[in-house]
Amino acid sequence: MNEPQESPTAIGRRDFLRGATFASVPLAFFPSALAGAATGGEERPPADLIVREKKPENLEFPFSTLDRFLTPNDRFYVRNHFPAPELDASTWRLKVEGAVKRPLELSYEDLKKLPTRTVTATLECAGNSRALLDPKVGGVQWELGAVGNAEWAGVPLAAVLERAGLKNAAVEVVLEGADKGEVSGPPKSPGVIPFARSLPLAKARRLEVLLAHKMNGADLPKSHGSPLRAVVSGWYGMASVKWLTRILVTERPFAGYFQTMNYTYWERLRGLATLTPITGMQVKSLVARPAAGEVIPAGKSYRVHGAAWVGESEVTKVEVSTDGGKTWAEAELAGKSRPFAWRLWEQEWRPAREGKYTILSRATDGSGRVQPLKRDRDRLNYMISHVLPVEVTVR
Ligand SMILES: Nc1nc2c(c(=O)[nH]1)N[C@H]1C(S)=C(S)[C@@H](COP(=O)(O)O)O[C@H]1N2
Ligand SMILES: [Mo]
Repeated sequence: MNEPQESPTAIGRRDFLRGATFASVPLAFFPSALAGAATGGEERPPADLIVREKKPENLEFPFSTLDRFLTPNDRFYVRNHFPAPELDASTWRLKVEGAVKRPLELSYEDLKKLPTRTVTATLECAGNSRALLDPKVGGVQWELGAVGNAEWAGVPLAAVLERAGLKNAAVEVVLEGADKGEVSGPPKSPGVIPFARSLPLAKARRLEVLLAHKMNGADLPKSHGSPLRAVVSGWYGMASVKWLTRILVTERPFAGYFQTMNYTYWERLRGLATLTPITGMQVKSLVARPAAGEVIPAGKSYRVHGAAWVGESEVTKVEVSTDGGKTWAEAELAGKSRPFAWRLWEQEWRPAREGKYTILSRATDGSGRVQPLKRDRDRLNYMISHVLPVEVTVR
């Protein structure tokens, strides 16, 4: 069986230290104020997106500032493996080929003429919250904010597949982006490769899988994949390929770099570990406020709040503990449950006594799965969905 990778308290302590630093540094200090030029013009990130990497640009949403259901485009986290490609919507084409009866080449105008669907979906990077793991693991050191929720509009992938007509031998649909590079590894990529990821037909045909050209009502921003990206609602972010230029239907499972050499985990088949590409988002909740290290006044009402999400189910319950997990109370869920979108939650807290407190939140989904308290090592450096304690001081 799996050994827990760390105790909640161990993370809590590290979290407290880091939280204390970031709470005391003015926002203008963050180097993110200097970024943005790289994306050219209109998409300069606001000064408060946290820069995790400058080249390629990897930007995190400061999760403690969560204050609404839809994440504005300029506050949505950015996860790039390679430099963002320069694409011009007027000359850009989407190729659909492989095991199809009618290979297609669609222009941006062609796509916009096809029936449009809107889905509000949460994207979370499979590596979100990695910085809180102890022992440390490799990859971009995201804290809480490699996650966002947006209203995506575009053409269902199913509609395009139907136009092309799948051959009987079709097995998977590979989504390929225009961005390319050589991954230095380890392991190294086979030379220069594009970012690409596949979907089995069963998922590719579902109506929640969009080829999106709009994000929150605006044209898709460059850093989020313009002119066209996939939005694979319910799955971790890596499946939602940006800057789409090719859809390749294959006759056997695709074993590309981003679903073999990384973005995989050990699935157990009766105990036997088998390396499996990451797909659906695990049930998870995060506390936005209080942030780690926050100092809270005693005897006053405080609004503990955050968000909770899951992939192909819905969040049915969020519980909060303000005593390190000894007791739990059900939080209030905001709005209505919508498939694929996160649910904001809140809970009033009136700490009477001064001292140190550990705040936890845990979500439950529609099939009764509860957010785990312990880290599962089989997940390698991905799917960090266990309960993350937040240590605060009441004074
Ligand atoms: N072409 C391309 N698509 C991509 C990526 C990429 O590097 N290149 N990153 C993926 C990953 S790992 C995530 S988490 C999401 C992030 O989407 P966002 O940058 O719009 O937030 O895009 C996915 N799609
Ligand atoms: Mo990601």
